Amino acid sequence: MANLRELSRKDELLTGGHRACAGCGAPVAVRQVLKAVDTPVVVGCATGCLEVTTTIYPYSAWNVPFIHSAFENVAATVSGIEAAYRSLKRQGRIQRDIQFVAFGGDGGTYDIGFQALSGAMERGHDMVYICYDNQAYMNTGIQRSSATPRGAATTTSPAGRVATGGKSQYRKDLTAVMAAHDIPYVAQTTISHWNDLITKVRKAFAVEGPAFVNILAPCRLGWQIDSADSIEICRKAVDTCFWPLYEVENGVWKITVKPKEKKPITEWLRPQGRFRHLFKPGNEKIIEEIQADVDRRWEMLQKRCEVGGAGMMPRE
Ligand SMILES: Cc1ncc(C[n+]2csc(CCOP(=O)(O)OP(=O)(O)O)c2C)c(N)n1
Repeated sequence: MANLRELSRKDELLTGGHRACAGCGAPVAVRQVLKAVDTPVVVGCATGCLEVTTTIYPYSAWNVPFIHSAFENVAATVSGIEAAYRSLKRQGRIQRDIQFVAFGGDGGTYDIGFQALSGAMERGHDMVYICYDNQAYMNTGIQRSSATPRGAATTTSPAGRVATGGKSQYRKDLTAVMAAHDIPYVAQTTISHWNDLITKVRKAFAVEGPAFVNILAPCRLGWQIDSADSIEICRKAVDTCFWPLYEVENGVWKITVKPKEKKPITEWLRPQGRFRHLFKPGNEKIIEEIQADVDRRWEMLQKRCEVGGAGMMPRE
């Protein structure tokens, strides 16, 4: 369990002065992640808003060794660094314990960097991969990604006059896909639940081998919310079970925060401008279908947790 006073005394490894929008979830997620690390850490970051806003030449907001990779291969880049470190350690040329972390947005993780991520996890590198999931390709102007939820309006899934429903597909459940890699630690969390986030990231760093943490982190522009509401909207994602907080530790599935009362999905949809069109007459059915999908996934998750992993046996 993290202690706020203790955390606030730790160095800020991502400093202020970067150019992310006020209310952007990505730097909040990164600061929380880096507060959870104790040993020296090397950071890799895929192209995307986080990288672009924190490394405006000739400045850097990162107080740690940092490498920018291409959009598609941060997992490969960091896995290479980790492999080199292991070799140098074996040769006695490095004595210190160093941690490795890769950051990518949902575009760089769910879609274009997916093969690099899957490969790094499968090869068993001792690294943590963090996806800050803002549910679209935000840096290049809000195009839909496979993380974009059904119904969201983006520039490539607009709520236009003909197709009024926004994105027609449901989001990819990448956290479950990563759990299927049978790696030591997989978790899903968000920035409104800092204690949950930090506890999970500590576990992710503590395990030997690969770990993946998916963090819901709003983009106030893409989601069309007020900057001041970023944290609150994440809470709504958890309370409606749109974004359940859970972990898969050595094959055992566990819900870490169970909402006292499951709220209707409209509480998550209504405050966001990207879903505004869903509340127009004629689109009621889309909201009903989104609710049914959330219910189905929540049921499935609870069942997985009951049996400890949908038939998967925990590791010894
Ligand atoms: C191979 C390749 N295709 C496209 C781009 C252009 N590009 C740069 S960032 C970006 C979107 C990044 O989206 P995401 O990973 O979700 O991060 P976000 O900007 O939302 O934080 C795109 C399409 C690129 N740099 N490289």
